[in-house]
Amino acid sequence: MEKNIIVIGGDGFCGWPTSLHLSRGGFNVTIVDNFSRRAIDEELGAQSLTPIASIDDRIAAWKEVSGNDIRFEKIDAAQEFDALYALLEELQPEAVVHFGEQRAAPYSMRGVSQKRYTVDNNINATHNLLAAIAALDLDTHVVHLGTMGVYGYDGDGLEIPEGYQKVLVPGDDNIVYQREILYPTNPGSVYHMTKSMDQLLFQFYAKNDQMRITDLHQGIVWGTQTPETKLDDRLINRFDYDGDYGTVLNRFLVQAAVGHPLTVHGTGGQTRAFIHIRDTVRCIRLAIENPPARGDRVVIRNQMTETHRVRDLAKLVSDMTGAQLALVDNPRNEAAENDLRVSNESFIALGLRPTTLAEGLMEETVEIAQRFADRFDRKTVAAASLWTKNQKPGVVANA
Ligand code: NAD
Ligand code: USQ
Repeated sequence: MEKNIIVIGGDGFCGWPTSLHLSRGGFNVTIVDNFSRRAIDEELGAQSLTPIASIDDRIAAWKEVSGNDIRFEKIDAAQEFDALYALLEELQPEAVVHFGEQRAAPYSMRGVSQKRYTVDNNINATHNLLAAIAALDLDTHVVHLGTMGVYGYDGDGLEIPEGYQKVLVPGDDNIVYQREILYPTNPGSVYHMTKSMDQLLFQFYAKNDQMRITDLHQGIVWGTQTPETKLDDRLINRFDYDGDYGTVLNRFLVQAAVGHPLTVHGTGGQTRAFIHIRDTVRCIRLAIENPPARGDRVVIRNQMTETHRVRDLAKLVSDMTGAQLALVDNPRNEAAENDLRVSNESFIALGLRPTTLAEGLMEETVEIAQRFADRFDRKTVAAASLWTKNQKPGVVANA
């Protein structure tokens, strides 16, 4: 019998291709989403560069090309506990993949209402899921999308382990004790802070209810398409490039395609971790297939494949396309320069073969950024959400 999987946030950028990948892999997929991401696009006057179909059209197209059914339930995981509980009770899923959170750091810093929304939405969605599984006493494996940003980005290059840090503590009896602790969190936005808080919820439910939980500390996802979303235009994945939701490399690629200068924040000395969307969906499947046992501590895996400095990425895109660089005032409160070394041993050991920037960049530029360049809206490019009151927006003059 096919195993049931619920994908919360399955209409989003990572959730949609993951749902297709799992459906193709033989799982019986139910998507839960409240369309908050589509609603925020309207609030911001922004839209995906790629024209995304409605969920009904997406699911119908998938049935046509694969023969597989995907079920959809419109539920707000943060607000509609009873509906979420009833669905879990009905399906008794093997796993729930939890993407259903507000995921943009700039949006979470935009103003007081977005800060409050991000905390309410993210913490409640995660806690509702855990509380419902515990109340139903299900053996469901929770696979959560966390972020590399919980570790913080002011490191000096000491390798970041996968979630847990060995520490030596001098006792007052002159004995040095060894402990392994959850890596101390150092979030850089209200959004990243909610992911730090999620970690404590997981730690508690794994200990108290022997819940099986995997937390994936994912880097910045780039790229758009996966083998499944390429099968039909109605399956195309979303591509965000606006000042709040557009992530750095995807922004640079579309900016280059339309002749907009590449918006490098500050000196561009920020080093970040990256992963292609194709590898995201593979990692999630690997995580589902390699669950912790009941009673284990939370399994934390670093879901990233490469690290890059922002100005090096800008140079790479500029060398490939001839685009100009613009050093803009950094609207964020973050270290101007940092080094980053990250362990990703656990996914490599499970068989992940990373898609490198060198392989995927040109394909992405031609198949997505250039193909849909006429949908680009310059008005949405400026990064206008400020971390503190005395900062200036990252605006490019005359762009
Ligand atoms: P997204 O905004 O495109 O998708 C999230 C989906 O969840 C949306 O469809 C939204 O409508 C839905 N959602 C939000 N709150 C919900 C709620 N209360 N109930 C039901 N549905 C809800 O984001 P994404 O880029 O796909 O990110 C998915 C997850 O992966 C997020 O948790 C994010 O923190 C994490 N992540 C993303 C990236 C990245 O670069 N995109 C990197 C690291 C981690
Ligand atoms: N940046 C620029 N120019 C731009 C946009 C961003 O220089 O036009 C810089 C930012 O200042 C920052 C870096 O690029 O230093 C990364 O910014 P980003 O918007 O690409 O990524 P971030 O805000 O960190 O968030 C994204 C996802 C989030 C996920 C996170 C993973 O939106 O959901 O959790 O990546 S990580 O960064 O590893 O924490």
